[in-house]
Order: sequence, then structure tokens, then C-alpha cells
Amino acid sequence: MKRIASIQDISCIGKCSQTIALPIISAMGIEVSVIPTSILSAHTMFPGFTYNDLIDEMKPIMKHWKTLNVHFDGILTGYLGSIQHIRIIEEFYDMFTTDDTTIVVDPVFGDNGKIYTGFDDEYANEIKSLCNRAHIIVPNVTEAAIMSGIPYETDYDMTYIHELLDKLTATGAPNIIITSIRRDNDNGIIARLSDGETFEYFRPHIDSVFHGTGDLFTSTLTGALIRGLDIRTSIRLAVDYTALTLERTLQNNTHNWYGIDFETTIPDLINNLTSALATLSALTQCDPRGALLLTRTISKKFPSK
Ligand code: PXL
Repeated sequence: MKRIASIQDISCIGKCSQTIALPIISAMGIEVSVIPTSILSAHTMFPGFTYNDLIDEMKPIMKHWKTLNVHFDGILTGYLGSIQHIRIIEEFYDMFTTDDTTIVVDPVFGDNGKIYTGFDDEYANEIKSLCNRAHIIVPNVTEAAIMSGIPYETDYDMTYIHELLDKLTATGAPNIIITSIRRDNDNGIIARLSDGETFEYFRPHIDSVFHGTGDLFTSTLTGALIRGLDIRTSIRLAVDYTALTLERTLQNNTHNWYGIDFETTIPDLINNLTSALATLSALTQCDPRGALLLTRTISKKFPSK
């Protein structure tokens, strides 16, 4: 079975970061090993949340894992607490990355033009340098603007998004996916992929804001890639699943304000993944080169230090 290390906070109530990565990636048939970077009583939208940094646990966990000889097919990071966390994650890459490890960095530090409370420009800069170690990064428009040093615009057009992508190539990440892009009545992603192509995928905009939606997208994307789907299929699967979950959440009259009802859509995720894998397997049987072509887009040797 494939294995992913998920390194991010655990918010005990609120459905985000680890409490999304764990159920979603497990449902996709992948073992998840977690390093909780901090523990919050509830996510940061809840007034009065408590925060306890677990940074002192991170290195002992890593050292123990090293003695166990575990191998990670994927390493996923999301919301972290501080620059020290970033430094330890770099050590984690040094210790555990092999040629077949895919690194996904969700540079969670801002939205709607603003950096989240607790973070600052220096943190954003350090996350940008972490992106240099990643195969795939998934910033939203705010994070993309801040990391590229281009002022955030509320009324952006697609030329602006392409400029952000151009600038973000300087991070060194070969696959850059800008998420939550509003285009007229649609919402979606535009990506610059390692084969140099720009790929976009949009769906009708769903008017809602829930914490954890980005985490759902990134977890699903990572799971799909590690199960062997190509990057375009993985993006479509993750966007479709996120949209379905938002729709289903809004249909539920008793849904809460703080998180999405992914629990109700997990069977759909498994069905969609199963049929995408069946298509891949049929393709491989017809022409192994076809499947190779599909998977080539995430290949990149881990950058030497
Ligand atoms: O959804 C990202 C996220 C994860 N964890 C915590 C957060 C956020 C976004 O703000 O506050 C604690």
C-alpha cells in the first residue's frame, strides 16, 4: 500500500488540515502517517481557540520513523505554525525523500488579499523557499500574489493569473496550481505543469465559504497522484470532488458554518477514483506508453541541495 506523510496542524473541531487529510487519503486507499505540528482546540475561525505548538515532538517522531525504515510515496504539508516548523520539514525532506517521493506543498498563509493572523511577510518568504523543494504547489490567488511580489488585485483577469504563474516558476516548483480562481460565473484552477503546458479547469461558481475547502482539494489531489493518476486527471478529480462536496453541504439544511460535509461524499470519491483507475489500467493494457505519457508530468528529480 502507498504511504503519505501528512505534516500539518490538528484542529480538534473544525474539519481542516489533518482531520481532512486523514479520512480523505485513507478512503483513497493510501496509508497516512501524521505529524501534527500543533494542536488547536478548534480551527482559527472559532473565537477563543487554544493553540499548543507540538514542535518539540516533530524531531523525535522523525528520528523514530527513520529507525523504522519507512518509505513515503508522498509528503504533504499544509497549515504550519512558524518558520521553525518549515526548517524541520526541510530536514524531513532530507531524511525521507527518495526518487519516487512526490512532495506537495500547500502554502497556507493567506486569503482574500490578506496574510492570516499569526503569519507575516517573512513567513510567506520562507514558505516560498519551501516551495523550491516541492514537485507541486497549490497556492490560492492571495498566496500566489504575495509569493510572486505582485500586488493582490480583487478584480483580476486571467492575464494577471498568468503573470502570477510566470513569476512563480522562479520558486523552482515544476507544477504550480493556482486555486480558487474566480472567472466570470466560474471557479477553478489554472496550472503551469512541468511539461511547460498551461492547464485550466473550471466549474460553475458555488457561492459559499467554508474553512477546509482548500485542504479537501489538496488532500484529494495528492491521493489521486499517489494512486498513479496523471496530474490533469488528478486535478479534475479533486476539483469535481470539492465542488460536489460543497453542493452536498449546502443541500443539507442542518450543515454547520465551520466545515464541509465531506463525510457524505466519501462514497462518491471512492467511486470516481475507482473508475479513473480502471480507465488508466485499460489504457496501460492497450499501450503501456500511453500510461507512461500520462504519468510523466510529475516526474522531476528531487533538487539537489
Ligand atoms: O484550512 C487551512 C487551515 C488549517 N488549519 C488551521 C487554519 C487554516 C486556515 O486558516 O486556521 C488551524
